[in-house]
Amino acid sequence: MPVNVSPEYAKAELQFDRAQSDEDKLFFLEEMIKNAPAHKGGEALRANLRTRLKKFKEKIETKKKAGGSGGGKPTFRKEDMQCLIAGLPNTGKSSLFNILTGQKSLTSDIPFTTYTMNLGTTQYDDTKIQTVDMPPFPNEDKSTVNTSDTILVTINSIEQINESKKFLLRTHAKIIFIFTKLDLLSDSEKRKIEATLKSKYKHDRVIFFSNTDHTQEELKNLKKEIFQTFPIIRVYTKEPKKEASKTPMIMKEGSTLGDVAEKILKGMSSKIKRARIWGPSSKFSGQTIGIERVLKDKDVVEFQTD
Ligand SMILES: Nc1nc2c(ncn2[C@@H]2O[C@H](COP(=O)(O)OP(=O)(O)O)[C@@H](O)[C@H]2O)c(=O)[nH]1
Ligand SMILES: [Mg+2]
Repeated sequence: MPVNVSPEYAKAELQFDRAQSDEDKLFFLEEMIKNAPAHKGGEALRANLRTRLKKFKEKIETKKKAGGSGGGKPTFRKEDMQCLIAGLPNTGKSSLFNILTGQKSLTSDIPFTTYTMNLGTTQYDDTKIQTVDMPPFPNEDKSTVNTSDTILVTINSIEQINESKKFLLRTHAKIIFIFTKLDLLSDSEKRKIEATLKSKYKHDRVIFFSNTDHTQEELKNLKKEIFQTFPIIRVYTKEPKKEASKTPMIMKEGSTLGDVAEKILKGMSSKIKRARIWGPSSKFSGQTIGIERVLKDKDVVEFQTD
């Protein structure tokens, strides 16, 4: 007999149905249990959900023991700016990774060439963006996907937008779809795709790119688009009478001078005697400021601790 369920339950159920991986299914099943009707009429439903939960947990455990895909933890630490390259097999992930990082990751026509994650660095201006070539959907690493800042999702057709989204249900990352293999599209094909994007995918960010045929300017623009997804500011530090640092510190938007000091060394903010600032948030060059001062992108700060 059907029972009345809450909108939260209905939503969790819908996401459960859409989820592609056991890990995602487990997550939404737990959401369903949390939101299942508490009254007597919901008893059978709750019992049924708990049985399903138990089965999913067992299935995931068995997979982990067998050393299956997606179970292992990544062996690297997330840096200040992290960008993943994810997508369905053969969509140009590794090729794009190689171009952005200048590295050589294996590319091929054989789907699922990249089983493990490849780690590299995209250089943009004076900053470094940690860049990861992910195993293809559905074997991407869930925890990495769910915790990253930005995900570039490579696609070769419009249909792959929604197909890929099924693997990105739980991430808070900013998503940019990279429509690769632009060189293989005729002008009229591209126009048709653009028209569909405009009418049906208004809320998705899609960038066309060719991994095999692009100008340096197009590459620079792509890197800029990636860089702009990060909610960060660049702060340069200097010592009295010396030049400012060449490479900036990457801070969250809204960070204060005190946050910068703490990032350099824990406890340092309480030792600052005097601080000065140059750049966008200074009233005049070398203005004296306190540790509460909120900084802006490209500020230069100088501390004196004694
Ligand atoms: N013509 C063309 N071929 C590409 C492009 N990007 C990737 N390829 C080819 O598509 C195949 C799959 O690329 P790969 O980067 O290995 O895809 P992955 O499986 O997503 O990592 C390879 O044969 C690549 O050479 C592109 O922009 N244009
Ligand atoms: Mg690959």
